[in-house]
Formats: sequence, C-alpha cells, structure tokens
Amino acid sequence: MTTTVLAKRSVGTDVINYDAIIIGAGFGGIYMLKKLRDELGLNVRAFDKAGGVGGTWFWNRYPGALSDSETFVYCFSWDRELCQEWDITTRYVDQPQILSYLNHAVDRHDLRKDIQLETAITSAVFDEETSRWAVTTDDGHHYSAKYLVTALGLLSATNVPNIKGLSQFKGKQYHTAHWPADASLEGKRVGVIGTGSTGCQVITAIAPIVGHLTVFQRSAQYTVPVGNGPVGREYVAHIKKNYDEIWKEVRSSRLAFGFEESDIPTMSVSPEERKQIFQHAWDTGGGFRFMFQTFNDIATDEQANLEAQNFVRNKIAEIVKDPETARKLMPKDLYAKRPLCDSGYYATFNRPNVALVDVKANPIEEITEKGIRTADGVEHELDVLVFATGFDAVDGNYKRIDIRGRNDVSIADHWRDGPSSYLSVATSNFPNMFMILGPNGPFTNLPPTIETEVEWVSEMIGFMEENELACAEADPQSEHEWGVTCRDIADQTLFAKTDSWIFGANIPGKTNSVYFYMGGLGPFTDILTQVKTEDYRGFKFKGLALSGKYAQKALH
Ligand code: FAD
Ligand code: NA7
Repeated sequence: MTTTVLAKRSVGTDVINYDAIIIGAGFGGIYMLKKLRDELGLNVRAFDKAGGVGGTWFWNRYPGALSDSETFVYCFSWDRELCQEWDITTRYVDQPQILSYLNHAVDRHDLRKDIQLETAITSAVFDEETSRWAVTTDDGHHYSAKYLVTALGLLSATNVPNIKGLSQFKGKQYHTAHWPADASLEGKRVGVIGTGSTGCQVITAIAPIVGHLTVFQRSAQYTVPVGNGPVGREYVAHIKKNYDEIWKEVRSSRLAFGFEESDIPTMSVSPEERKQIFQHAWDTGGGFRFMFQTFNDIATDEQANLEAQNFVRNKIAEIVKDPETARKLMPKDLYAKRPLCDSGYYATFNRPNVALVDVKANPIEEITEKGIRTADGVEHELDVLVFATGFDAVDGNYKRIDIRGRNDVSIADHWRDGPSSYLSVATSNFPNMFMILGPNGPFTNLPPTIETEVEWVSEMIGFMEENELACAEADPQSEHEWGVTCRDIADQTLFAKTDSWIFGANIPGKTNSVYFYMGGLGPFTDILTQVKTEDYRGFKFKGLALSGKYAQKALH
C-alpha cells in the first residue's frame, strides 16, 4: 500500500492516510513498526516528539543512567541474529549503550524512513462514521489511520513538583529525563531533589565530580548493590548458545528478569542461613534478585519483609560513618516499592562534599534565587538544581494528548477514577486503539512484556485485516473484570500498602489506583493466548465480513 493524500480537511491542509499510526519510537514503537510494516504489509508511520529514536534512552541522559535489568534480558529477543551479533561487554547496559543498540536495530531493519521525529501527536479523535482515527501533530498536520497504536511509555511524562518559588531560581535546573548535552556540574554546588531509582543513580555518579552536593531526601530508600562490571567471554558464549532456552524461561517467568524466582519462604530457614542468602544476594547484586531470588514472600509477607528491611538497615549502619546521616538514610516503612540497586549509594554519604537534608522532617519551604530554603531557615545555596522527581507514570502521556473515542469521550474522562484497560492493550470506547504497556499490564523487566503485547496486538490486527473487520473494541464488562483481577492480585502484595508511582501515589491529586497486573508475565501471556483462542473473548467487532461464528460479537 502507498501513502495517499485522501481529502482536504480544511483549506490548504491535506490529510495523509495510513493504515496505522504509532505514537512513540522506544522499544515498543520500534517493534510495532517492524511487525505492522514488514509482517502485515501495512502502510505505517511512527511519530515521536523526541529528536531521535530510543524513547526512555533518548531522554534519560543523566550521569549514571543505567538499566537495572541485566544486558541479556534488556534487548529485543525477537531479533535472533542481533542477539547473536551484538556484543555484551558489561552485566548491565548504560544509557549510551542502550541508545546505540536501539539505533542500530532501527537501521538494521530500515525503519528510520517510517519514523517521524520531533513531531508530537497533539490529538487523536475517533470518527465513528469511518471507523478511523483523525490524528493531529504539533506542526499542524493532519493524518488519518485505521489503527492507532500508543507506545507512549509508562515512565515518560516527567514530574516536576510545583514547589513555591520554582521560577525564581537563578541557577540551572534540570530534570533527569531532560538532561541537556551541555550540562556541566564540575566543581559546582549541586542540589538533587529525589532519591528514587534515578536519584540514587545520579547522586552516586555526580558526587565525585561536583564541588558540593546537597541531597534533599523525602523518603529514605532500601537499595542494594547493582553488581555491574565487565563480563567474561564464557558468560557471553553461554548466553548466546542458550538463547532459546533463556528466552523461553524469561517469557514464562513472573518477572522476566532472567533469573529463577525463589520458592523458599523467608522464615522456613534458620536466621544464619537467611543472613547468608541475603549476603550472597548483596555480594552478587541486583535489586529484583534481592527481593525475588532470595525468598518467595518478601513482597507478600510482613515478617519476611521485615527480615529484608533489617538486613539493609544493618548494612546502612555498617557503611555510613556518621550515625546521624545513617539514621536519616534508614527507611522505616515496608520494603515494597520497585526494588532499587546502586553503585555505592550509601557510601556516597561518607564523602566530605555530600550533605543529606531530610525534607520529611525539615520540609522545603521555598526555592529562592540562590537555592532552596528549608523549614529550619537554612538557605542551601546552589548553582544547579536537579529534579530526580520521577514521572506521571503509566497514564501520564495519555492525558497530555487530546485522545477522544466514541461519543467524543476523552481518555482523561474515561480514566477519571484511575486508568483501566482490558489486558493492558485496549480500553472500551476507544475502538482500534491498541496500547503497548497500557495500564494494568505486567510488572516486570519490560522488554519481554513489550514484545508479548506487540506480538499479540499485531496478531489481532492481522486477524482483523484477514477478516476485513472495520473495527474492534474492548467490552466494558471485560475491562471491569480485568481491573478487579489486577486489584485482587495487587492487594495480596505489600506494594499496595506503600505509596509509590506504581499506584499513582507520587503525584499530588492523582487517583491512587492499581496500575499493574502483578500476576507475572507467564500467567499474563497464558491469558492473552486463551483470549485469542476464544476468538478474542472480551472484544466486539464491526465489519463487512462479520458473519458466522463472529456474528454474536458484532459491534453496533
Ligand atoms: P518509551 O521508551 O518511554 O518511549 C515512549 C516514547 O513516546 C518517547 O520517546 C516519547 O517521546 C514518545 N511520546 C510520548 N508522547 C508522545 C506524543 N504525544 N507525541 C509523540 N511522541 C510521544 N525498564 C526495565 O525493564 N528495566 C530497567 O532497568 C529500566 N530502567 C529504567 C530507567 C529509567 C531512568 C527510566 C526512565 C525507565 C526505565 N525502565 C526500565 C522503563 C523503560 O521505560 C522501559 O524499559 C522501556 O524503555 C519502555 O519503552 P517504551 O517504548 O514502552 O516507552
Ligand atoms: P520515583 O521512583 O518516583 O522517585 C522520585 C523521587 O522524587 C522520590 O524519592 C520522591 O520522594 C521524590 N520527590 C517527588 N516529589 C518530591 C517533592 N515534591 N519533594 C521532595 N521529593 C520529591 O522516580 P525515579 O525516576 O527515581 O524512578 C522511576 C522509575 O524509572 C524507576 O522505578 C525505574 O524503573 C526508572 P517520595 O519517595 O515520593 O517520598
């Protein structure tokens, strides 16, 4: 199929017609483009507001930016040859390595010509008469497509807290996800707000180069060593040789992190053995490994969780020399946020040029021209202020686009009480819109989940094309039931008892809701397969050839 200029939408404005429009050119958008264009033969255009491909890894260029999924599972498993050819040199991949990998994948499959960069989608409106999406970009162009695939990223819309006086600051301000190429921190007085995964990475990386670093910590964090470093040839050979087996295991596991998840309850072993197991995990590294490879109940049982907490608190006491700083660094709540790992975070606070301000005890009053004033009256003077304050996660980017489905319902209205989906890939009222990592998808190492969703969506689109179906829409009841399933599973975990972005609790005013399916990738894949086998149970279709066994699934 070729691109055609269909109609004049308004004076002097052409509407360009595609079979499918993809928003986003990260892991999700890249693979989706490959599937729809090269396997289904559709006429597809991907858009990204970024100046390059790579999504997360285009934007997050802050010092220390590192994937904490290990290299061999943080890649495209679908490109078998690339998996064999691409050299693995370190246990984890940092931002420049991932960006270069994704650029290489794009060129290798000749995808760049169908990706339009520096172009934000501002609106997408479903036309019920034609069953097509009318899409508008920030440069004023108009497009039409039968399918809209949103690969917008779940950690992509940035969160900058609205702190009094923000605009008064005369120094430089950077959010970690908008890190400028010319940022210079050498010898400067730098303040970092935020001590999540990103904060831990950036703080540890910049402490040795800045003049003075002030860390503004609201919540103390449990973090364990990441254990990064060069890998040997034998390790690499093993991964390449056992590619099929490894990916089969990853795809059927719960977390998709490439390790065997423990089936041993924490309290079933003696205190000595427990300590040994934790110590081994600490020595070898990895946040998810520490939480899920040691024992099977740290995320679900309070006693087990307390054992893990105590182990980390003892480590903080051992590592951090100043007892008052150690006390401030020790979390008191559950160990039940996304597990963190680091390259020497706690030890960073032994450096003479690093200070820790506990802003829970001593809140930020105001950002001034010179820095930050805290409630104790101290003005912390800064040249650079870094916001490591995270993201309006999961639905953040959806609400930033005017997406309107049937009956002119906006996605913001549809998700007023919190985002929802049917199987993470579709939401009722928004026909022919497929989401990659939409709400209530698996909480995992993400590339394998992205691949699973892309493949399933692509098959469904293939099914629609084959059967000449004009449109597919998730049934509201199925969406509701999926939401209940996700809530039930989340409630069995301790994650639900802790405020974090995983439940939308990091943004003031955002509905605290369930954003993930915590049942694991393997079970999720089984459900997707089952739904497909049952002729896409939970979807309604509209189309010319809708007859026979699909007649009862007609969408009117
Ligand atoms: P993204 O990579 O987020 O891409 C979405 C794209 O959509 C962006 O490029 C954005 O510009 C574009 N976009 C959004 N709105 C619009 C619009 N209106 N118009 C046009 N374009 C738009 N995951 C892991 O599994 N393991 C890790 O170790 C890990 N580490 C991470 C570290 C950091 C610092 C961050 C921020 C995330 C990390 N993640 C990690 C999550 C990571 O986001 C995913 O692994 C993966 O990269 C997501 O890919 P994606 O294609 O779904 O989305
Ligand atoms: P996170 O995990 O949401 O962390 C953000 C941090 O910023 C966290 O410590 C917050 O404290 C802190 N924060 C947010 N707003 C404020 C204000 N107003 N004042 C002080 N401190 C604040 O985001 P990350 O980028 O670190 O990580 C997100 C994911 O991306 C991560 O899991 C990886 O997958 C990559 P809080 O804890 O809310 O008290």
